[in-house]
Amino acid sequence: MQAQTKSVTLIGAPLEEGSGRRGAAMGPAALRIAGVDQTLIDLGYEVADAGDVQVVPARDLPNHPKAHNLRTVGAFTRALEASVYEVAAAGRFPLILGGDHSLSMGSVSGMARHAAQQGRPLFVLWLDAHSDFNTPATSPSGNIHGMPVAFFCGQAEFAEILPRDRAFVDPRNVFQVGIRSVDAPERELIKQHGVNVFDMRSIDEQGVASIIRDILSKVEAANGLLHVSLDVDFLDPDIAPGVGTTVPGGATFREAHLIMEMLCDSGLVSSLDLVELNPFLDDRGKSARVLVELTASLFGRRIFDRPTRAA
Ligand code: 5AB
Ligand code: MN
Ligand code: MN
Ligand code: MN
Repeated sequence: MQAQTKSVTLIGAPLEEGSGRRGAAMGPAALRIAGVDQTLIDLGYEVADAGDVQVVPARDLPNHPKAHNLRTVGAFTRALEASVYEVAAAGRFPLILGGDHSLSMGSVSGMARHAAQQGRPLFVLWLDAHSDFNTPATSPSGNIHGMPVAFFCGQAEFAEILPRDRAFVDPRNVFQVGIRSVDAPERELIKQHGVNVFDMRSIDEQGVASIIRDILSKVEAANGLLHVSLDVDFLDPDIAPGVGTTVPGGATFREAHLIMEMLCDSGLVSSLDLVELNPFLDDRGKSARVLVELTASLFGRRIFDRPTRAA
């Protein structure tokens, strides 16, 4: 990654309680087996694996009828917020191995604290079939993996999971790409809060290159940090079947790689979540391998070098 740190810390988050089914807790193991650490080492990075995040039971949190497994998700949120913040504050790149998407409540909140301390805004690139902007009141399922964006934007307080005076992400600094499944009340919330959505139709019409270029120029102009959250279901199920919530018509292999290559060139990416991988549903490790390949592109693997941009 240009201009960002050459030191990466892997943080495993074997969380599946935010999704409606079992299997995503095996995600960190599958990503390690697919060789995420060695791939980064081969690209010249110094890599530390912090292991799986140490979770302290959150007995103070209530059981919530419309936010399933809130105690478990809340405990992971607290642990990840602290661990991602500490890694970033130490000048390293936090790479979170998930785990279902509710883990982003913690990872993004940790990066928001870090960005606030640097006096810089945090931007989020949300690569997903879904907007994940439900709240317990709007969610059709009660599954918290459909709510993390609302949470880190300060729009879904289930309970006192993190301090209420923490740093939130401005919803206008959230850029969602690949969207093709949004619930009706969720759509209203997204519009109301000014989340930037590039759905599959905009990818078809505009192409990913122009979309990503525009997003990166906004991050750069604001001197922001950029957190990338990659949900496996962003990709078309043909190339990545190992996910609980497949939606047809997703991004192609090359669209996804081009995004990663452009992000790498920008030097703006500060942190990454790899989420929703469900090895139990995968086809002989195919999806885990695709995620590791995409990570390699984000960290600088190239087909050929490009001439460097004029300053
Ligand atoms: B994922 C749905 N909108 O809230 C809901 O995979 C699906 O992290 C959420 O993007 C999908 O239950 C969550 C119907
Ligand atoms: Mn998601
Ligand atoms: Mn999704
Ligand atoms: Mn999912």
